[in-house]
Amino acid sequence: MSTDRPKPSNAALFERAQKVIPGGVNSPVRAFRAVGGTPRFIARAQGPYIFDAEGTRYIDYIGSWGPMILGHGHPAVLDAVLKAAVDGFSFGAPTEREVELAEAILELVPSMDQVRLVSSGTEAAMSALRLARGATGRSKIVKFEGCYHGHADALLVKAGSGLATFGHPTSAGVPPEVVQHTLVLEFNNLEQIETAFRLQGDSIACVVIEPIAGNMNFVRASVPFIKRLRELCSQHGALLVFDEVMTGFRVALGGAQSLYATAIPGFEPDISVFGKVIGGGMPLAAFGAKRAVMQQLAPLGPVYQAGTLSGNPVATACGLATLREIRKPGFFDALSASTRTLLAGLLASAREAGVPMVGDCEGGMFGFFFAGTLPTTYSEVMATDKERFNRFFHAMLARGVYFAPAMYEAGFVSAAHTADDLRVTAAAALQALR
Ligand code: HOZ
Repeated sequence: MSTDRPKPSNAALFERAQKVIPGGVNSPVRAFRAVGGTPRFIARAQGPYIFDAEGTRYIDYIGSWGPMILGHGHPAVLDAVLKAAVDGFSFGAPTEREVELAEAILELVPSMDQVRLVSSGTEAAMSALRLARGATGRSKIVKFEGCYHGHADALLVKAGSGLATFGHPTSAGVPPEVVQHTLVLEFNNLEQIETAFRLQGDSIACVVIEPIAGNMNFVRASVPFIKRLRELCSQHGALLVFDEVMTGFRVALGGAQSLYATAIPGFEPDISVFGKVIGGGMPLAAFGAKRAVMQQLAPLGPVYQAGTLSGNPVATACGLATLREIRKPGFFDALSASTRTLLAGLLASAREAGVPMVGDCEGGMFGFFFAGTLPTTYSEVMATDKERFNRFFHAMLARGVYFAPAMYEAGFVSAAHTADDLRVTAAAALQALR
């Protein structure tokens, strides 16, 4: 007699979930509202694949929205996590492993002298903002339309991704007084940033940017734009904050800042924010800067920031093991080649099917749009063909390929994706678009 439970369907789980969890999900985009239909409830994952509750296998191009750069269940990472778990889940006290992880991160990101570990990208961005305000003694912050920096109140204005999906560019529950110091400018718009600094340069604490925005699909900040941001911040005593939660250790070993540094000699942001890959799938994020800025933080300075789970021993084990793998020679070359192959395959399929599609990628991160030219701003992203994306998403899902369920999201390739996975994806795209 079999003791196996019958497999619940995704639809039954979704119905059950909606009774006890708002919208049936713990993070809005997962609800498939943008694309319609039933979210897949994931039962397990291995390598480049995820398996839903019904046992269906999908090639996974979400990778938990970025962290799973090695694919799921990488043996070295799994081993590190299991060993750490045996030694204890959480101590609320310092550990050697936190120091080791901080050292590993700093070695790869020379713009920072010190780093503080936290538990989520939201927490890291929120803390970076407080640090920037505390360090400069100023209140105003500049962010860009379509960039998402987590859901801290002051940053939840025209924040792309999840908010765009639901048609509320700015969240309810954020009082106007809380965002009165947040200036929202157009991404890649030099004129607007010049004007903002001319008029308010003395009160701007920081400019925060996703250098390659992954929350309006995949849109790069141009090199002249980043160069000018750097100059303006330096001239006016404001801090430049690079939100590399998505791009950090993902587009290159040194993050997006290392790419801009090759085009802009000497380029460095003042504060950097990381998440996702540094936790390897566990809740872990970080923010860091030069020593003088970081020493404003408690217990050394007046800017308070704390967390019971910060530097958690299991999460740091996972992050360290992940960083060890991605530092191996040739890792990023191979990952970048896979991502380029994937994108080239998608674009070739679209061309063959006579469907306008454009795309871009860097390292293990990519994006594609149903449009004739690559968008450079949020409004251009919004003008791309959403209905076509939604149809494509479902047609690919039906063929076992799992892209993010909204056109505002970047996609992610892992080191576990095989040449065959990429070929199968391109072939599915051709069928889906015909
Ligand atoms: N922050 C993600 C959207 N860009 C969603 C994360 C999730 O649902 O897990």
